[in-house]
Amino acid sequence: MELQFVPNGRRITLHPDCRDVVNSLTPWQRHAIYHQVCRQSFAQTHPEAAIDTGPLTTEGLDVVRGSLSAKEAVSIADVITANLEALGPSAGAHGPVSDDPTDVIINVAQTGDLRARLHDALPRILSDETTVILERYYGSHFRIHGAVTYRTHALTQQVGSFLWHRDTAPMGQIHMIVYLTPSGAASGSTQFLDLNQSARAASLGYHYEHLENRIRDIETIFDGIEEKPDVLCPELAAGDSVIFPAPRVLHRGNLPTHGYRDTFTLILLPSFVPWQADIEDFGADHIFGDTTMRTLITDPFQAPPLELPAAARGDLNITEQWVLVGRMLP
Ligand SMILES: O=C(O)CCC(=O)C(=O)O
Ligand SMILES: [Fe+2]
Repeated sequence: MELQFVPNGRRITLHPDCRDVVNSLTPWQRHAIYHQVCRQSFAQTHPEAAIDTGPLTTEGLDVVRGSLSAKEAVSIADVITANLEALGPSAGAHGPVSDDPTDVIINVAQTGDLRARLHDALPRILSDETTVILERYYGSHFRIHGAVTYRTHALTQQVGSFLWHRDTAPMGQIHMIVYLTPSGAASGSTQFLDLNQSARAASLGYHYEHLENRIRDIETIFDGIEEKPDVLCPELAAGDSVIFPAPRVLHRGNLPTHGYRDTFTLILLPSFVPWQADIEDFGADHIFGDTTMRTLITDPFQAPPLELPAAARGDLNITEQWVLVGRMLP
Protein backbone atom coordinates (compact mmCIF):
# COMPACT_ATOMS: atom_id res chain seq x y z
CA MET A 1 0.00 0.00 0.00
CA GLU A 2 1.24 3.45 -0.93
CA LEU A 3 1.34 5.69 2.15
CA GLN A 4 -0.79 8.83 1.93
CA PHE A 5 -0.16 12.07 3.76
CA VAL A 6 -2.28 15.12 4.41
CA PRO A 7 -0.84 18.61 4.84
CA ASN A 8 -1.18 19.91 8.38
CA GLY A 9 -0.02 23.53 8.58
CA ARG A 10 3.69 23.45 7.82
CA ARG A 11 3.82 19.73 8.63
CA ILE A 12 2.33 16.55 7.26
CA THR A 13 0.08 14.02 8.93
CA LEU A 14 -0.37 10.43 8.02
CA HIS A 15 -3.72 9.72 6.32
CA PRO A 16 -5.89 7.91 8.93
CA ASP A 17 -6.37 4.97 6.53
CA CYS A 18 -2.59 4.32 6.68
CA ARG A 19 -2.29 4.28 10.44
CA ASP A 20 -2.66 0.48 10.75
CA VAL A 21 -0.03 -0.14 8.09
CA VAL A 22 2.48 2.13 9.82
CA ASN A 23 1.74 0.59 13.20
CA SER A 24 2.42 -2.86 11.78
CA LEU A 25 5.97 -1.91 10.73
CA THR A 26 8.99 -2.47 12.92
CA PRO A 27 10.01 0.72 14.79
CA TRP A 28 13.14 1.01 12.61
CA GLN A 29 11.06 0.85 9.42
CA ARG A 30 8.52 3.34 10.79
CA HIS A 31 11.24 5.88 11.57
CA ALA A 32 13.04 5.21 8.27
CA ILE A 33 9.90 5.84 6.21
CA TYR A 34 9.33 9.09 8.02
CA HIS A 35 12.95 10.08 7.30
CA GLN A 36 12.50 9.24 3.61
CA VAL A 37 9.42 11.45 3.40
CA CYS A 38 11.40 14.26 5.05
CA ARG A 39 14.22 13.77 2.53
CA GLN A 40 11.89 13.91 -0.46
CA SER A 41 10.34 17.14 0.75
CA PHE A 42 13.73 18.68 1.61
CA ALA A 43 15.13 17.81 -1.84
CA GLN A 44 12.24 19.74 -3.41
CA THR A 45 12.54 22.80 -1.19
CA HIS A 46 16.38 22.81 -1.14
CA PRO A 47 17.41 21.82 -4.69
CA GLU A 48 20.81 23.43 -4.09
CA ALA A 49 21.58 21.33 -1.01
CA ALA A 50 24.93 19.57 -1.34
CA ILE A 51 25.32 15.83 -1.42
CA ASP A 52 27.27 14.98 1.65
CA THR A 53 30.78 13.64 1.77
CA GLY A 54 31.51 15.12 5.19
CA PRO A 55 33.00 13.17 8.11
CA LEU A 56 29.60 12.54 9.72
CA THR A 57 28.52 10.61 6.62
CA THR A 58 31.81 8.92 5.78
CA GLU A 59 33.13 8.19 9.29
CA GLY A 60 30.12 8.61 11.56
CA LEU A 61 31.79 11.31 13.63
CA ASP A 62 32.37 15.04 13.45
CA VAL A 63 33.75 17.63 15.86
CA VAL A 64 32.57 21.22 16.11
CA ARG A 65 35.00 23.62 17.78
CA GLY A 66 33.53 26.42 19.88
CA SER A 67 29.85 25.47 19.80
CA LEU A 68 29.90 27.63 22.91
CA SER A 69 32.70 29.89 24.06
CA ALA A 70 34.78 28.33 26.84
CA LYS A 71 33.52 31.12 29.07
CA GLU A 72 29.87 30.29 28.42
CA ALA A 73 30.46 26.54 28.82
CA VAL A 74 32.25 26.98 32.15
CA SER A 75 29.59 29.38 33.41
CA ILE A 76 26.88 26.78 32.63
CA ALA A 77 28.95 24.19 34.53
CA ASP A 78 29.00 26.66 37.45
CA VAL A 79 25.18 26.84 37.33
CA ILE A 80 25.12 23.01 37.49
CA THR A 81 27.33 23.14 40.60
CA ALA A 82 25.10 25.78 42.21
CA ASN A 83 21.90 23.82 41.44
CA LEU A 84 23.31 20.58 42.83
CA GLU A 85 24.70 22.33 45.92
CA ALA A 86 21.27 23.84 46.53
CA LEU A 87 19.82 20.31 46.58
CA GLY A 88 22.05 19.31 49.50
CA PRO A 89 25.40 17.67 50.19
CA SER A 90 24.47 14.28 48.70
CA ALA A 91 23.06 15.57 45.37
CA GLY A 92 26.32 15.01 43.51
CA ALA A 93 27.87 18.47 43.17
CA HIS A 94 31.26 17.31 44.38
CA GLY A 95 31.21 13.53 44.33
CA PRO A 96 29.15 10.51 43.29
CA VAL A 97 25.95 10.04 45.27
CA SER A 98 27.05 6.49 46.26
CA ASP A 99 29.74 3.86 45.64
CA ASP A 100 27.47 2.10 43.17
CA PRO A 101 29.08 2.58 39.72
CA THR A 102 25.62 3.07 38.17
CA ASP A 103 25.31 6.21 40.32
CA VAL A 104 28.39 7.82 38.82
CA ILE A 105 26.31 9.85 36.37
CA ILE A 106 24.32 12.66 37.94
CA ASN A 107 21.33 13.38 35.69
CA VAL A 108 20.99 17.10 36.40
CA ALA A 109 17.44 18.51 36.43
CA GLN A 110 17.21 21.04 33.60
CA THR A 111 15.06 23.50 35.53
CA GLY A 112 15.12 27.16 36.57
CA ASP A 113 18.22 29.09 35.74
CA LEU A 114 19.95 26.09 34.15
CA ARG A 115 17.07 25.49 31.76
CA ALA A 116 17.03 29.19 30.80
CA ARG A 117 20.77 29.11 30.09
CA LEU A 118 20.57 25.91 28.03
CA HIS A 119 17.55 27.13 26.07
CA ASP A 120 19.31 30.40 25.37
CA ALA A 121 22.40 28.49 24.12
CA LEU A 122 20.50 26.35 21.57
CA PRO A 123 20.89 28.75 18.61
CA ARG A 124 24.66 28.92 19.22
CA ILE A 125 24.98 25.13 19.57
CA LEU A 126 22.82 24.57 16.46
CA SER A 127 24.54 27.38 14.57
CA ASP A 128 24.27 27.81 10.79
CA GLU A 129 27.55 25.89 10.40
CA THR A 130 26.34 22.98 12.54
CA THR A 131 22.93 23.01 10.85
CA VAL A 132 24.68 22.56 7.48
CA ILE A 133 26.60 19.55 8.84
CA LEU A 134 23.43 17.98 10.19
CA GLU A 135 21.19 18.74 7.20
CA ARG A 136 23.77 17.37 4.80
CA TYR A 137 23.97 14.17 6.77
CA TYR A 138 20.22 13.81 7.09
CA GLY A 139 19.26 15.18 3.67
CA SER A 140 16.45 16.76 5.65
CA HIS A 141 15.63 19.04 8.55
CA PHE A 142 16.11 17.70 12.06
CA ARG A 143 14.41 18.16 15.42
CA ILE A 144 15.51 18.09 19.03
CA HIS A 145 13.87 15.08 20.60
CA GLY A 146 15.29 15.88 24.00
CA ALA A 147 18.34 16.99 25.91
CA VAL A 148 20.20 15.67 28.94
CA THR A 149 22.72 17.31 31.23
CA TYR A 150 25.10 14.97 33.02
CA ARG A 151 27.78 15.48 35.61
CA THR A 152 30.09 12.47 35.87
CA HIS A 153 32.55 11.94 38.67
CA ALA A 154 35.78 9.98 38.91
CA LEU A 155 35.30 6.31 39.84
CA THR A 156 37.45 3.33 38.99
CA GLN A 157 34.70 0.93 37.94
CA GLN A 158 32.97 1.83 34.67
CA VAL A 159 29.58 0.46 33.58
CA GLY A 160 26.74 1.23 31.18
CA SER A 161 27.62 3.95 28.66
CA PHE A 162 31.27 3.64 29.72
CA LEU A 163 31.47 0.25 28.00
CA TRP A 164 31.38 -0.20 24.20
CA HIS A 165 27.84 0.00 22.81
CA ARG A 166 25.50 1.28 20.14
CA ASP A 167 22.23 2.84 21.26
CA THR A 168 19.00 1.04 20.39
CA ALA A 169 17.30 3.97 18.70
CA PRO A 170 15.95 5.04 15.30
CA MET A 171 18.83 4.82 12.81
CA GLY A 172 18.41 8.56 12.14
CA GLN A 173 19.26 9.46 15.72
CA ILE A 174 22.23 11.74 16.33
CA HIS A 175 23.81 12.61 19.66
CA MET A 176 25.51 15.97 19.87
CA ILE A 177 27.54 16.10 23.09
CA VAL A 178 28.59 19.60 24.08
CA TYR A 179 31.47 19.35 26.52
CA LEU A 180 31.00 21.96 29.25
CA THR A 181 34.32 20.92 30.84
CA PRO A 182 37.35 19.93 28.69
CA SER A 183 37.80 16.34 27.51
CA GLY A 184 41.11 14.56 27.87
CA ALA A 185 42.86 11.56 29.40
CA ALA A 186 42.30 12.79 32.96
CA SER A 187 39.18 14.89 32.50
CA GLY A 188 36.91 12.34 30.79
CA SER A 189 36.17 11.79 27.11
CA THR A 190 34.15 9.82 24.57
CA GLN A 191 35.70 7.14 22.33
CA PHE A 192 34.48 5.84 18.97
CA LEU A 193 35.01 3.31 16.24
CA ASP A 194 34.16 4.73 12.83
CA LEU A 195 31.29 3.42 10.68
CA ASN A 196 33.46 0.89 8.83
CA GLN A 197 34.98 -0.59 11.95
CA SER A 198 31.64 -0.56 13.78
CA ALA A 199 30.20 -2.55 10.86
CA ARG A 200 33.20 -4.90 11.07
CA ALA A 201 32.59 -5.42 14.80
CA ALA A 202 28.92 -6.10 13.95
CA SER A 203 30.02 -8.77 11.45
CA LEU A 204 32.09 -10.28 14.30
CA GLY A 205 28.94 -10.35 16.46
CA TYR A 206 29.34 -7.19 18.59
CA HIS A 207 26.70 -4.46 18.05
CA TYR A 208 23.69 -3.69 20.27
CA GLU A 209 25.00 -5.36 23.41
CA HIS A 210 22.83 -5.55 26.50
CA LEU A 211 24.39 -3.94 29.55
CA GLU A 212 25.61 -7.25 30.97
CA ASN A 213 27.49 -8.21 27.79
CA ARG A 214 29.24 -4.92 27.08
CA ILE A 215 33.02 -4.86 27.13
CA ARG A 216 35.58 -2.23 28.03
CA ASP A 217 38.31 -3.36 25.67
CA ILE A 218 37.24 -3.45 22.00
CA GLU A 219 40.54 -5.13 20.93
CA THR A 220 39.18 -8.48 22.14
CA ILE A 221 36.46 -8.40 19.46
CA PHE A 222 39.10 -8.04 16.72
CA ASP A 223 41.36 -10.75 18.25
CA GLY A 224 41.06 -13.37 15.55
CA ILE A 225 41.48 -11.09 12.52
CA GLU A 226 44.18 -9.00 10.94
CA GLU A 227 42.30 -5.69 11.11
CA LYS A 228 42.87 -3.82 14.38
CA PRO A 229 40.50 -1.28 15.90
CA ASP A 230 41.51 2.34 15.47
CA VAL A 231 39.89 3.97 18.50
CA LEU A 232 39.06 7.64 17.93
CA CYS A 233 39.01 9.94 20.95
CA PRO A 234 38.77 13.62 20.03
CA GLU A 235 40.26 16.04 22.54
CA LEU A 236 37.74 18.76 23.19
CA ALA A 237 37.98 22.11 24.91
CA ALA A 238 35.12 23.34 27.08
CA GLY A 239 32.45 24.44 24.57
CA ASP A 240 33.49 22.04 21.77
CA SER A 241 31.09 19.31 20.62
CA VAL A 242 31.19 15.86 19.16
CA ILE A 243 28.39 14.72 16.81
CA PHE A 244 27.72 11.05 16.05
CA PRO A 245 24.94 8.67 15.01
CA ALA A 246 24.68 6.75 18.29
CA PRO A 247 22.86 3.68 16.83
CA ARG A 248 25.40 3.32 14.00
CA VAL A 249 28.84 3.69 15.58
CA LEU A 250 30.28 1.87 18.59
CA HIS A 251 31.21 4.30 21.33
CA ARG A 252 31.83 4.58 25.05
CA GLY A 253 32.46 7.26 27.62
CA ASN A 254 35.59 7.55 29.74
CA LEU A 255 35.22 8.77 33.28
CA PRO A 256 37.53 11.50 34.52
CA THR A 257 40.30 10.31 36.82
CA HIS A 258 39.67 13.24 39.16
CA GLY A 259 37.08 15.96 39.49
CA TYR A 260 34.04 15.84 37.23
CA ARG A 261 33.03 15.98 33.57
CA ASP A 262 29.94 17.98 32.54
CA THR A 263 28.16 17.32 29.26
CA PHE A 264 25.02 18.62 27.58
CA THR A 265 23.70 16.14 25.01
CA LEU A 266 21.12 16.93 22.34
CA ILE A 267 19.23 13.94 20.96
CA LEU A 268 18.34 14.74 17.36
CA LEU A 269 16.00 13.03 14.88
CA PRO A 270 15.02 13.74 11.26
CA SER A 271 12.17 16.21 10.80
CA PHE A 272 9.83 17.62 8.17
CA VAL A 273 10.39 21.13 9.56
CA PRO A 274 13.39 22.91 11.14
CA TRP A 275 14.00 22.33 14.87
CA GLN A 276 12.88 25.85 15.75
CA ALA A 277 9.37 25.11 14.39
CA ASP A 278 8.77 22.47 17.07
CA ILE A 279 9.68 24.92 19.82
CA GLU A 280 7.49 27.65 18.28
CA ASP A 281 4.52 25.30 18.02
CA PHE A 282 4.94 23.05 21.05
CA GLY A 283 7.23 24.86 23.50
CA ALA A 284 10.39 23.36 24.96
CA ASP A 285 9.04 21.21 27.80
CA HIS A 286 9.50 18.08 25.69
CA ILE A 287 13.19 18.99 25.30
CA PHE A 288 14.15 19.92 28.84
CA GLY A 289 11.51 18.10 30.86
CA ASP A 290 11.49 14.52 31.94
CA THR A 291 11.22 13.17 28.39
CA THR A 292 11.65 9.50 27.68
CA MET A 293 14.88 8.59 25.95
CA ARG A 294 13.09 5.56 24.50
CA THR A 295 13.01 7.22 21.11
CA LEU A 296 12.49 3.99 19.19
CA ILE A 297 8.96 3.47 20.46
CA THR A 298 7.80 6.92 19.47
CA ASP A 299 5.68 7.80 16.48
CA PRO A 300 7.64 10.18 14.25
CA PHE A 301 4.47 11.13 12.37
CA GLN A 302 3.27 12.89 15.50
CA ALA A 303 4.98 16.12 16.43
CA PRO A 304 6.52 16.22 18.90
CA PRO A 305 6.72 12.41 18.86
CA LEU A 306 4.96 10.83 21.78
CA GLU A 307 5.52 7.40 23.12
CA LEU A 308 3.36 4.80 21.45
CA PRO A 309 0.84 2.74 23.39
CA ALA A 310 2.24 -0.69 24.26
CA ALA A 311 0.10 -2.44 21.65
CA ALA A 312 1.53 -0.33 18.82
CA ARG A 313 5.19 -0.64 19.66
CA GLY A 314 6.04 -3.76 17.71
CA ASP A 315 8.83 -6.22 18.31
CA LEU A 316 12.06 -4.69 19.59
CA ASN A 317 14.23 -7.67 18.67
CA ILE A 318 16.52 -6.60 15.87
CA THR A 319 16.20 -8.91 12.90
CA GLU A 320 16.84 -6.39 10.15
CA GLN A 321 20.26 -6.70 8.56
CA TRP A 322 20.48 -3.01 7.60
CA VAL A 323 20.01 -2.11 11.28
CA LEU A 324 22.58 -4.62 12.53
CA VAL A 325 25.25 -3.40 10.12
CA GLY A 326 24.45 0.22 11.01
CA ARG A 327 22.98 1.77 7.88
CA MET A 328 21.00 5.01 8.20
CA LEU A 329 18.26 3.80 5.81
CA PRO A 330 17.20 0.39 4.46
O1 LIG B 1 29.17 9.82 28.17
C1 LIG B 1 29.72 9.52 27.11
O2 LIG B 1 30.81 10.00 26.76
C2 LIG B 1 29.04 8.51 26.22
C3 LIG B 1 27.66 8.95 25.93
C4 LIG B 1 26.86 7.98 25.13
O3 LIG B 1 26.99 6.80 25.20
C5 LIG B 1 25.81 8.55 24.23
O4 LIG B 1 25.64 9.78 24.16
O5 LIG B 1 25.15 7.75 23.56
FE1 LIG C 1 25.56 5.77 23.82
